[in-house]
Amino acid sequence: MSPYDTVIRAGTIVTASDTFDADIGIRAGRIVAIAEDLGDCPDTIDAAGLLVMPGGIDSHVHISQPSGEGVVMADDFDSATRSAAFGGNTTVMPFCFQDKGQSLRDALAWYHGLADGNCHVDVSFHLIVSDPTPHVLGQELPALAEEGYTSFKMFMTYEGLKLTDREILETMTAAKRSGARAMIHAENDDAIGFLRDQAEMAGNTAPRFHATTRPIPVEREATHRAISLAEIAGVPLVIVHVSNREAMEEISRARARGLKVYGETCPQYLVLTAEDLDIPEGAKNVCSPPPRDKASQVACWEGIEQGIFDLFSSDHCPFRYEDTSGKKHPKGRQSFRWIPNGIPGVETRLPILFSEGVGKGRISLQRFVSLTSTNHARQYGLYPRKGTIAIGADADIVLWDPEQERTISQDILHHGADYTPYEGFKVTGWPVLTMVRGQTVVKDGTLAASATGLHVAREKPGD
Ligand code: DUC
Ligand code: ZN
Ligand code: ZN
Repeated sequence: MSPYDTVIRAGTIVTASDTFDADIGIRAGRIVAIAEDLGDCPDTIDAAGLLVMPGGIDSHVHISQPSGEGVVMADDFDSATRSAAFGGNTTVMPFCFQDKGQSLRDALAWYHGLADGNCHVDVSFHLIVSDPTPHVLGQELPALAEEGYTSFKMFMTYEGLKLTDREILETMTAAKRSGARAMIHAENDDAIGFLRDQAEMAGNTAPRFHATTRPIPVEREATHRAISLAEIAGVPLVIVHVSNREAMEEISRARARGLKVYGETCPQYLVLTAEDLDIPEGAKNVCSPPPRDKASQVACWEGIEQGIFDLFSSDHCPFRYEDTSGKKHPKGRQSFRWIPNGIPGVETRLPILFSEGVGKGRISLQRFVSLTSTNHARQYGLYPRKGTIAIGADADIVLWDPEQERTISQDILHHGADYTPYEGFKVTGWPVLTMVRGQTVVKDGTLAASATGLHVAREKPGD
């Protein structure tokens, strides 16, 4: 009798450090053996010719997040995590948004009510702190960090979300006391407001003006300021969704000074540009920060290759295009100002990076695994339970066909949005099986299990 519940046989295992051929033995949801030949097992998955990698961890997704009056996200936890699983992910990290006046605990209770029992992959919430009262910072954040909610995002822009510099300092200081990881959306809100008003007064209301009113200096200045505030507070900081070279240079300079500043970029900054907002359905590609130009794409690739970016996330933030409050008719108003900011991407993140990165010789297989899984686990306190293939780790695994050619299109995706920004994009390399804690969730393009994803409490990330 086999000592394993499942054996993944004869695949090529890829971790952040190695590539080797071996079998994987799984028992009770964990990896318990890695060896040349683990023998017969009634449940054997043949992985010959496939890559066997840690399942993707997408540490930046938005699901069911309130997004302004009447605006509803296109994904709930069922559809978002189904889409994640089909895209080769085994864990996603959505944001739990705190409304002004709301306690973090109430916000979490609401999100858990939506998520629990409805997820197809594991989830672990970041918090969004929008109301940093003394109670929130002094009581709630530290208590929640002890309970495994060990990261939170701050915004420097958006009405109702943005924090002042002083509030950011106070919130970062709470992160330091509680050992949680601080993340920040870095764009200068006053500059955006000024440029947006000017654009509208000149009658410039088309989607493309979303990009021109959030130019690179808006992001560069805020990135510099955020890093300075983190230096003053003495905390590590993750700069999320970095879109261009000048913001990257701020990160590099900070690191050269010895600061613990980490960078995240996303598929949209590698394969879209601002020109994708200047098309008849340009609203589909409105996100913040906006995609830039070809030179910025080159810069972001350099950041990926050279290690300025530790994290490659989707920033999946899906809205429907055709809805009455969707991206085409934002609340019935004409200006780009009202177009919900965000695009879907949780299912296409891995194929795009694999095809454009590994397939085109820009990054190694190991770097692919680091950028899509291992570094996320390390950054946010999930490692070594998740993010690697090792004895004792959760059997969160993706089987990947490196030769499979697909054309990305709305028809083949599983998200709740009614479009993909990557329509027609050709990729080589596609996930063929996704396993979460030993259970096959997606196989050969079919959902193979009911919603067995769980919320995962995390360790404090350290430095
Ligand atoms: N920030 C995000 O992180 N996601 C979508 C929109 C935004 O501004
Ligand atoms: Zn953001
Ligand atoms: Zn986001």
